[in-house]
Amino acid sequence: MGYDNLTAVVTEYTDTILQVAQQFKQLLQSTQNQQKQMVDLSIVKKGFDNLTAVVNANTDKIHECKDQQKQLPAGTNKQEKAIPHECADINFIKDGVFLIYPSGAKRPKYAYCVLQDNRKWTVIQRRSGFSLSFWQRWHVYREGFGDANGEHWLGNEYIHAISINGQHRARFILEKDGIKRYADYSNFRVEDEPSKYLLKVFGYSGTAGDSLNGDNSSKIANGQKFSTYEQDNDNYSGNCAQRYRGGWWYNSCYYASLNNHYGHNKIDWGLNMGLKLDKSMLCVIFSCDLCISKSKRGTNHCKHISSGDKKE
Ligand SMILES: [Ca+2]
Repeated sequence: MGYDNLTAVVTEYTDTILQVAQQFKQLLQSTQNQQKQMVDLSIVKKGFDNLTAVVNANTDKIHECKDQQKQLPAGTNKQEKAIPHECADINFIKDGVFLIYPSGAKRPKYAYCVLQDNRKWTVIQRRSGFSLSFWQRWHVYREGFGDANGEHWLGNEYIHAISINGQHRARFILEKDGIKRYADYSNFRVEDEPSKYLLKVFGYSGTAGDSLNGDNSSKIANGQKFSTYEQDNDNYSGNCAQRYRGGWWYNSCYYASLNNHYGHNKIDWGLNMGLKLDKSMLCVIFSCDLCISKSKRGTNHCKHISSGDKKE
């Protein structure tokens, strides 16, 4: 073999070695990439495992919460804003009896709810037929008596609780000889029991006369404490509640008294030329007027009455 031939062989082998080396380098690169990808996959898998653990843990919590929710008494697994404090908070399309939960009251209460003039009213008193005696003791007036479907007094504690939760409007519907009259008060509020359920009422409008106020300061109910026959909080030397057999915000004694005993002095709403009611339906109702609660309760039906609204 000559030198030239030997050089040719070496060159050939050298090229081959270089080619093999290049191939090995590429293979090594490929292997490293695959290894890197495997590492990356392991990171992804680790992350996925963590995520799965988090999801599982939260799923357990969700099931736990659902189980706890099932154990709650009926009606308590709703949001606070869904609890009706008064009729204004209830979505009803027909007048009737509903359970309300006045703020601060110890127990819920059945109340008769009325739709009128685009408002939702809570009935606090109703007298028709006069089969129910309103000659009751203090604690009976406090808790309420009668049937919400018929004659009843909602209860001073509930009237108080409702009336202080935002500004309330009162409507007294009076009827005599088939003719209805009404007295509206834009502000109606009853203080708490330690204040003897003191009445604050003003802003009159209507057709029956402002008989809870008036010119004779010794007879107006506004500003008076509630009295029953065994709790005389009136300004009379005697006992108005005993005399007229009812519980009321007697002064000395009254222009208007809607709880008088039927058959004795009946019902009086006095300023409107001696309007005396001796029969049929009497409702004292009030509704949320300017709601100040954070839950936006009753905002849809707390707008002011327009001048064109027709009274029943
Ligand atoms: Ca007295």
